[in-house]
Amino acid sequence: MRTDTPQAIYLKDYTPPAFQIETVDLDISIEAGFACVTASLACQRNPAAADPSASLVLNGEDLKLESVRLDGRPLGQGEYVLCADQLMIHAELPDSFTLTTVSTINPDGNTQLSGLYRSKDGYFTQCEAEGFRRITWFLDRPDVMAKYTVTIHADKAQFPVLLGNGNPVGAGDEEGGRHWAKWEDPFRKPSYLFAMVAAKLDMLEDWFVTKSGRKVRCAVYVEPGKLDQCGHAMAALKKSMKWDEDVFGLEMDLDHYMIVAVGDFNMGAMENKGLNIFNTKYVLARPDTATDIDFQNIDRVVAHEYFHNWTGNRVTCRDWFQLSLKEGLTVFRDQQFGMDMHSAGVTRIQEVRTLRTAQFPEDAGPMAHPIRPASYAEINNFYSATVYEKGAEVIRMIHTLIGKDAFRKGMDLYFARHDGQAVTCEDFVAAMQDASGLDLTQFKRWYNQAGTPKLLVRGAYDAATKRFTLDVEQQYPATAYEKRLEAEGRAVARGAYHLPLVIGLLGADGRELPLRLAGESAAADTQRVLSITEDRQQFVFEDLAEAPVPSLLRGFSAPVVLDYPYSQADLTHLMARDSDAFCRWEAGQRLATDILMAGVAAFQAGSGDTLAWVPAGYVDAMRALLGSAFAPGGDPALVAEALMLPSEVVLIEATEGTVDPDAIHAARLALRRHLANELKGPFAAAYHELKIDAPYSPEATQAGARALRNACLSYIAEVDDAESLALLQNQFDSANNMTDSMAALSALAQFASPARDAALERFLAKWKDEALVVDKWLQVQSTSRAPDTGARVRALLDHPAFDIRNPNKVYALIRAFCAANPKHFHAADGSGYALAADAILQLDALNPQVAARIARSFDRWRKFDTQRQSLARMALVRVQGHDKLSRDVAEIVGKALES
Ligand code: B3K
Ligand code: ZN
Repeated sequence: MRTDTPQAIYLKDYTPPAFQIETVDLDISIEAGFACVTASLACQRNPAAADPSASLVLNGEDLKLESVRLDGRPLGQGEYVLCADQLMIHAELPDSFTLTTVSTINPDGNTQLSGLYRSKDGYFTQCEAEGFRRITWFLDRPDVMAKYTVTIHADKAQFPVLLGNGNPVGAGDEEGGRHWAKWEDPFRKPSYLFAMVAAKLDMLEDWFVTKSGRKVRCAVYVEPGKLDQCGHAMAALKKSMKWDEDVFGLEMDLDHYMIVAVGDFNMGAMENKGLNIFNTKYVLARPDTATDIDFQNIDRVVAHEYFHNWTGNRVTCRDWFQLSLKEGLTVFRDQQFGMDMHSAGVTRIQEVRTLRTAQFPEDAGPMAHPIRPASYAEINNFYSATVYEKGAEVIRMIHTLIGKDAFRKGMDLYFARHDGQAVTCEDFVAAMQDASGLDLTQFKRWYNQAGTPKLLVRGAYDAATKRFTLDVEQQYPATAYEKRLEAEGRAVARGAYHLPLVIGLLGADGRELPLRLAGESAAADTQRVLSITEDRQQFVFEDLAEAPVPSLLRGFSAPVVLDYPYSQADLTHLMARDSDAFCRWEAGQRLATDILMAGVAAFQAGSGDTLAWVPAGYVDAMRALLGSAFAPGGDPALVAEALMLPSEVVLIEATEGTVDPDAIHAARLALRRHLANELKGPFAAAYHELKIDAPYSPEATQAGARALRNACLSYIAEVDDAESLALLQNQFDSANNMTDSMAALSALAQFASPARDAALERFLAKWKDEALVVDKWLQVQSTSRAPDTGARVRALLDHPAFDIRNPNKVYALIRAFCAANPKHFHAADGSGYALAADAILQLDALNPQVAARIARSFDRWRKFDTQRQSLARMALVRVQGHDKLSRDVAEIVGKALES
């Protein structure tokens, strides 16, 4: 039995590779039941290597080595050493040479979906982070950049489409009904960006002319019969190409840009040079199969992978510790794109919600790490909300601190210095510092320190001097990460962060007041960026004729928890009047959180049902909020966001001390029902008013109206009478798009009733052949609050519509249950934990990356009561005790149990 976390590797141990590989010539032949891979590597000793006489040691995994040749000469047994994951060449090596290996691999048996694998009727690859070593022996690390050619051979009838990175340079037929194609990538790249495909696929083609007149062929490849679901992805690709030229001056550098959709894929998508491979979830969409959110996600993921061409591919990472160099920056870029394409305020609110739901808990739990961790056991566990989402917040803070123009100059300088290189986060920050002239030395703490800082802000108005004083204090206690470093004797000094605090001040009439700091004479703005660098700082604003209500952390200017003692009246004022969309939404969330926490206490004391904890005026504030959507300049999409109470996951995080998931659930549901009953008339009126007669379009205005209409529907459903049921039923029956259909189904699915069962049955009968819609069917059940959910999820594991080998199905049924259904996952009898443990063990034997993601569901087990902690611990110990546990799951479970 394992008792500890697996061996870690450390950033401090980085050394340059002993060899560089100039060119890689691959020949990959897909045969029945196996594939044969011949790789010729033109190698050179690296003058920058620490040891000038080091041996060549190549990585490999699940490869059967058939032969090794050095400059054409076959190597004998004594000239190399082979073990399960390394091939060491002992033969004397000249300074430059060609090493050729022949290996066989088993893509049909590759259930990990890393390397070359089979999905339905085709072969696909996923090489990031360390999948290339599952295709051939290689120096599989991102600082080894080479030019690649690949020749693919396969049966022509079964696999008519053969694709590689770069440009097609030859193709032809072979004996026995087979064919071949050769692809050449003109750009040097790390092995993680290699890709190939051999499959039967349909293709949608279009063209994009770049600003310098280069004609790029854009192609989207999908499973036969799905061409009518590719148009949105293609449009998103062309919009992304244009946006990157307009905003960052970055142009497409290849003649072919291909996107291939595959149904079995661990992540969302992969930015392989010129040959992106995508999860079907982020390509396929038709109004009747995909929701507004799906359409938006496609825009964002297509843009994200496209933007990687510069931030990731042209300039890549020196080592995997630098992952946020490409991911944080590229998420920031796709967020900016999202704000330009959709409503900027709503986009920002959705990002903050994701951060709070996924990243804040990570930062507070056993897997806490800075955006650049100092060590890891399994790199796949660090494709995390911290590296991605907090990484993007860190880039956004640089953008806010130095301003848009200096940021653009910094990007230009970064590319001028590092195009074609594998670099570090320091290199990026240095470019931003040099371009802006702002000293970012202290700012770099964001790369080394974990945890969500808390900003304690206090305001005081002095009528006599007309001054308003803001005191700002930051707190950044050590997390599980720092405690581990300390235990290992590697503690790093922690210190105050450098962060932008964007603020405004509101007068009693809602006017924005001019902000003049003591000592300044210049005309004042109504919004300012305060540069916070100390543990404690004070800002004094002058010439204020009245006590203002401060609007703090506008646009969520830093990834912190803000603590300001707002009164309920202040919050209602900000909610209605703040000019900053995020702060308006935030005031509403904060107000709801305060009320719900009182509700939780009331439920724990047995008096929750009285609703005495709901303050007078709250219903009116929500009524006014709903009404504001219909006033001139109203924004229904934003109102839809603001009507949504903080989720149970957010409330769990907001709880100081022991979490009571039942009381949280009860309080939130009671408040929803109260609002539904009190505002029955306004919700019904808004629902009817927002009916859309125009043909479906996923664009922001129509989607915003639909979002508000469906938010009203979900409240109407809480009334739970014949009238509301009829309304749900009617929407479910008559919807002409998936957004409306899912809104009705998801409302119906909250109640264990014959209406629910009938709707679910009809939905599955209609959509059983659309895999992505079946995923929605699974998820709507796994996230239901209905009392029979735990049992239903267990039963669904054996349903023919579920397939444990397909990551999307696992995410829809199991991960959604564990991560988005706290009431049932944290069931007091431990049944949710047992279900997760069973799934983790079953998955680990098939796909450790996916198993490890489910294992993350236990991150917050220490926040619950002793009974739940014992049950969670038993589930974790059961997983840890398994004798063939993967490194992926062992790292997660080990850290959870250590916490
Ligand atoms: N770079 C890929 C992620 C690869 C995940 C490897 N486990 C997708 C993306 O961030 O664009
Ligand atoms: Zn990415």
